[in-house]
Amino acid sequence: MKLYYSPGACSLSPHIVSRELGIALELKKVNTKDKTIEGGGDYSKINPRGYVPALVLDNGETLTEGPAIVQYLADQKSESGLAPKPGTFERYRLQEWLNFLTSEIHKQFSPLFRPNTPEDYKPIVKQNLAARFDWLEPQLAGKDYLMGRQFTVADAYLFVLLGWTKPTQIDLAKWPNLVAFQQRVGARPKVQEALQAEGLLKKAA
Ligand SMILES: N[C@@H](CCC(=O)N[C@@H](CS)C(=O)NCC(=O)O)C(=O)O
Repeated sequence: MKLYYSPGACSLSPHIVSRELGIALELKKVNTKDKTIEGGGDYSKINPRGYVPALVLDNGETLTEGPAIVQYLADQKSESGLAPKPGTFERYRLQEWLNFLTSEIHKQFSPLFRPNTPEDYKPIVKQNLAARFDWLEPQLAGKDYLMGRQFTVADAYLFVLLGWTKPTQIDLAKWPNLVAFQQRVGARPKVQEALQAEGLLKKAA
């Protein structure tokens, strides 16, 4: 399968998930500004909406939307526990998290990355994000991961989103459980591998 990605973007979430599952994906780097694919090709033909991630399956099907892609990947190796079994209540709990992350956190960040967002709107966006982080902080109290002790695909997603606080200058120190979560997930060997593969780790001096 091929994963179309852009370094550090939300596509890092399925990338991490694939490594956690031991599913080897061919990584195809996309320039989301001009919609070109590294090595040649027009990304608009893969995803006409122009955004990453997109997963192209071996049978030629293309799956888009991060929350759908990570569940598809996890279901290829259901014994991994990265997603609870379909049809169980716990699976809906996972979907509740994925939907929260995508609509209440991910998409709130998006204006901070758009060059045409008016400067005076950015503090409002940050206030809205802070309100969500205020709610999330106690949810992680006493837990390793969003669903408890088990790492799931939702954790990979949240980890990527928290990484965006740095370039957008949001100080996470106000939310110590989120900082601890970020460090815990960031220390996972497969997460380190994915960061390395996307060129996101500083080289040792
Ligand atoms: N609804 C999509 C949103 C994906 C998305 O926002 N992708 C961003 C990177 S995180 C992107 O490619 N933006 C470039 C663009 O929209 O042109 C999903 O959840 O997969």
